[in-house]
Amino acid sequence: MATPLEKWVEEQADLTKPKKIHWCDGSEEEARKLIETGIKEENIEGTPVFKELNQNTWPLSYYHKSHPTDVARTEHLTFICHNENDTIGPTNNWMHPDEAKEKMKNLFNGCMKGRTMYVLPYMMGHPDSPYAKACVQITDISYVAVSMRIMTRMSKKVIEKIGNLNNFVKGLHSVGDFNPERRFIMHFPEENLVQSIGSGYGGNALLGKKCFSLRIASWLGLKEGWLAEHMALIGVETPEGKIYYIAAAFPSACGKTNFAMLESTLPGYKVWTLGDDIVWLNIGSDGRLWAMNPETGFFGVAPGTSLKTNPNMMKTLKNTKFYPVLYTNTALNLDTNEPWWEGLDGDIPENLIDWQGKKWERGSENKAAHPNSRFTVSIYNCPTLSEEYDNPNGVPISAIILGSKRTKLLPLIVEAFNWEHGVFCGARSGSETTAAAAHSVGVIRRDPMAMLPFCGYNMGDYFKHWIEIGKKLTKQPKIFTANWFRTDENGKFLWPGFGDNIRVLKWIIDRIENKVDAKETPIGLIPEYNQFDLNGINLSKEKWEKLFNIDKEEWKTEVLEVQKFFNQFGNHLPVELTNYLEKLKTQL
Ligand code: OXD
Ligand code: MN
Repeated sequence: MATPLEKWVEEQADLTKPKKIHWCDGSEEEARKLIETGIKEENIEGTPVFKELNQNTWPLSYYHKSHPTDVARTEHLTFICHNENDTIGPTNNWMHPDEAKEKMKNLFNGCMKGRTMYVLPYMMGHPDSPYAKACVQITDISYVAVSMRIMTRMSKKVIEKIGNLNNFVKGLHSVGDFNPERRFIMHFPEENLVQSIGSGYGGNALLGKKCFSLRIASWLGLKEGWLAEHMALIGVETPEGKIYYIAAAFPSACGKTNFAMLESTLPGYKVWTLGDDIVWLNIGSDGRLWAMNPETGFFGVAPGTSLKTNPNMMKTLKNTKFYPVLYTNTALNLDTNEPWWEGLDGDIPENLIDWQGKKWERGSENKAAHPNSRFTVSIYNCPTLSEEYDNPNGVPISAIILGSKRTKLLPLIVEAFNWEHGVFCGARSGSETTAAAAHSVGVIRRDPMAMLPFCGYNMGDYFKHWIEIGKKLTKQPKIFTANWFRTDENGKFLWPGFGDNIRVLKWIIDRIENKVDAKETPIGLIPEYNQFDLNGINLSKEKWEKLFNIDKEEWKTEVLEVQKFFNQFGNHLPVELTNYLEKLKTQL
């Protein structure tokens, strides 16, 4: 008798009508074959799915070009399909599950004709972890099959694990005809199901990532008592050899990946990498918060990545441990057959084609690499990978950092008064959508805990859930807000960032170890100038004051904006947040 998994695959095949079905086993041998297939297979407008890159200088590396309309997540085409509109809240797009299913059925009908259907069995999380989830994704493009091998633990053992159960996470994906008019990413949280059509882009197509491990998982977390978060995960080793584990939320494109691989500029301190994008947080039997990264790879933004900004990532990309490394929508150096992007080390090559395959003229206004061009590479290639990465129990968390990108207003680092206040700080956080020019005010998008595009239910209830989790912890991690991006009156960054962010991490650890005091302000606790390690950098007291200034007028405007944002959630908003906002108002 067919298992529920076999039955489900058969049903999807009946609907999408592929030429053949290939069950993937996740082996390297298979990945090599898939790449070979992709090199011969036409993708769009005569380009193959994969192109081999210079194997001497970029070993195991292959290039993929997307459809020009398909280069980023498409939030307006992303829907959460709960029965009730109220369940998803004001920050998500809603469609009734019946309507969404009907719409998708029509779009999927026959969409794989003449194509191969790949069935990908994979785990999110270590297979031995009680928190891991068994999943299966169907796709019709080798690029997604190979990417999922890098990003997840793909193995035929998952099929055995699923056995006769029907509770596995289901993902149906097809690139369709890449037409944005027929592109939808539908989430059915009640059924552990994602359906995605019309896009081959990471966040839309690698369904284990944002779709399952954040949107659906956040909903599972609400029902089961845990949190799925948009966070990097690191271990910070002190000169005494103690390691503290820290989870840090930053909105997309705020340097989360660089942070995850930070090269310390302080002697004796070292950062160990566990993840750069997603963290699942569970309450351990010891009452502490335990974290794990359910993914096994990095899907990172290429532009700006260099030996200067992220030497460990450059080493990761060139490491030959795990096959293969993918580059998507970067520029290409025609003379050397190497990938290239703005910010990469060395001179700009003479003979470049841009991400759309056109000759790139030096000095052109257009970027050669798409600003959201990406690399996909295994975490096992990372030279700073933590020894605890594969621990099925995860790691115990000592601190949570909630980051924002604000050129004004927000100090470098602020410690929340307590867990609930930390939730308030995360809930009110927002980031500038564009890098603001000198003196101009950036457009602020509220992005609580960096989860705005990824929370699979009403964010008012999400804040409540955070507060509830805090109540269940007998040892709560400290919560901090961080902002590397504050500028002076000339628009110059006040803080050096990158490797010097270790100084902030050191202060956090000093606070955990009760080694330093902090100054109380209306927005939280900030460091004292003389108790913060500035050895080796030139940061005057005057600059420090600007970095930590709390401008009451700016904060008064902020409070009004936050109030407006909070109001949308009506009675879903926990009273604790209203109280903290009122308190802040009075103190200002
Ligand atoms: C990502 C994102 O791709 O956050 O990680 O957009
Ligand atoms: Mn992300």
